[in-house]
Amino acid sequence: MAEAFVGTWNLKESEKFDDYMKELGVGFATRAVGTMTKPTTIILVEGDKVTVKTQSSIKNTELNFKLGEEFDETTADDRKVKSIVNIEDGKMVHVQKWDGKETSLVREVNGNALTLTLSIGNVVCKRHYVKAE
Ligand code: DKA
Repeated sequence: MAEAFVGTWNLKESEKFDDYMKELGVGFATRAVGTMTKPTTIILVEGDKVTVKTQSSIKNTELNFKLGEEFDETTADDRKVKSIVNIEDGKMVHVQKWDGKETSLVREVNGNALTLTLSIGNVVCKRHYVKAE
């Protein structure tokens, strides 16, 4: 259930985020800031409606969507993508498609820890978030 993802989550550790951003086509300057930034993600759920707010020094973004329904998204690195989010095996699976490319953002909660796995092609990045008190 999506309720498991509700909360305020702070980034603690990140692996291969620069590789992931390179594969997305993010430029050097944005990547340099991106690797330094520790975002806070706030997730709210009301029935099948989900809000994901991400606050960072690069950009604040807010997504409002219904599970299983495609929506338009402008990403923090300014890609215009078609997105869809589903709950699969207890994971929040977000798929973005643009220009014939595809990436997935998979969130998994375990107690007070949220792992975000970002994949594109052969590149896999793990971002470890911890729930705020
Ligand atoms: C996160 O929420 C990362 C989400 C993916 C961001 C894509 C590229 C950002 C470039 C600054 O932890």
